[in-house]
Amino acid sequence: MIELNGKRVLVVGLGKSGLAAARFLKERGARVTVSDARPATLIAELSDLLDQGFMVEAGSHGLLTFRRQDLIVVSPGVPMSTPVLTQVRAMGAHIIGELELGVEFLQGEVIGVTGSNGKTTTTTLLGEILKAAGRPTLVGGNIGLPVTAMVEESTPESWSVIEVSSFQLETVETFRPRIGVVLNITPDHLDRHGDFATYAAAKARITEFQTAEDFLVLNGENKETQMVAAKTKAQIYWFSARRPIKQGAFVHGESIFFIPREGEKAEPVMPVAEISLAGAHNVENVLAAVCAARLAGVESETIRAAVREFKAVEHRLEFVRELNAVRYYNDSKATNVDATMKALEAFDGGIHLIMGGKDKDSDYRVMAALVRERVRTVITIGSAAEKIARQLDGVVKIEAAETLARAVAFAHETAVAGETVLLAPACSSFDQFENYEQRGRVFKELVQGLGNKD
Ligand code: UMA
Repeated sequence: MIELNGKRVLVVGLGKSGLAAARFLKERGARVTVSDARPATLIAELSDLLDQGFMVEAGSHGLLTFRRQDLIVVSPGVPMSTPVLTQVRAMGAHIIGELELGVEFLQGEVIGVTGSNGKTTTTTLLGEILKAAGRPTLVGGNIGLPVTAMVEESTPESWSVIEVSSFQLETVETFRPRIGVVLNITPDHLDRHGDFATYAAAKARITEFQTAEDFLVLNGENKETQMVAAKTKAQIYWFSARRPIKQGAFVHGESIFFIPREGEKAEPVMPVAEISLAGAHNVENVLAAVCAARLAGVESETIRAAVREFKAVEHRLEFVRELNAVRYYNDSKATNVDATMKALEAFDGGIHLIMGGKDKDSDYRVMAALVRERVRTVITIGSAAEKIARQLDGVVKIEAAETLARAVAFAHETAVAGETVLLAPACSSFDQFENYEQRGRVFKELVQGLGNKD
């Protein structure tokens, strides 16, 4: 375990992770400096931090500040390619991420869930299943609760379900989940990782420190997870919504089954029809959760009851309202092209799709066939609007609304009975909103504020 008492530690980034890490470090006797690229006037917590005895650098990341440290803890949103980090790393600095710091101190068992899409749903569902089984359960990570903020509540009996992003996996050096889950790997965050291979390699790091005593749950229908299988020392369990597999969870006929070990009999878990989440992708998320929960020793009956009770997570294909026989859905968490395509697949057609935001070097052309088949209008918002319009030119009618308020108003005017208005942006939110949660909440407020058309 890292010794922190009396050590000089720098925390980079003062969002949720940085603030949690800074407090965590201070409580353990470290001499903490925090550094954020935002100007001091924009850091709401600044005076509190100074009062509590933190040293604060705001407005830039200075080499001198970074050189003087025994340990540097970076927030997930701070790329390792940031020049000052590259410089001090070359000088031998010890740099870890907030997740790595947290898991070093977290007690009990850890389940790590990663993937390009479905992480939040699967993590939340797994948490619910473990709670239903009477386990002392903690749920956190990329889902919104930094791991350093989970440590205090953890005990040797705890089960921590941690949603893990590629950003967090970039900076791990011991993270070893008892059960690792890779839901799928499809293009995302290419603006940060540079290319798909680098992004996929970051995801694969979830298994880097696993041993033969650990379990790795992988999607049998996703090509990239095969690459992760090739790298692991853990025991592999597959899941598939399409075909029976030898060890893991799958759909056969109308039901979900689990095979605990190759050669053993398939245990029935539950009918697929009992899943109340919309969309075929959610069957995959449930399969992953079933697999991980069985590996954690939860009985099938408990899993079945918890899955049956489980409704959509906020901002994940969340039903908002029906007005004039038009149904409105909030999928603000669809922050990449693949997630938006999965959302489109959940409806038969007649979709008015609100998309756009901050582009992540994505290729929207791959959506063309699906958009042509199911979407009536694409209503664009945010800075990616022009690129989306260019790449989907001629596929379907495109309306440039610029803002979410105008997009909702336009959709309300245009959609007719039986159709669906779907916010599934395929982009991050940071050009117009604080985060995807705020975008989703604003969407829901706008939708709730709509009046009857007649
Ligand atoms: N900053 C710098 N220097 C930089 C870049 C940023 O100082 O070079 C500062 C910013 O000014 C800001 C702070 O860093 O003050 C933001 O840090 P952060 O971006 O790491 O955000 P946090 O609030 O700490 O939230 C992070 C995750 N954010 C990202 O990975 C971008 C949250 O995931 C996560 O919920 C939270 O930690 C708790 O673990 C969000 C996310 O968008 C939901 N994740 C991506 C995704 O799901 O696709 C990976």
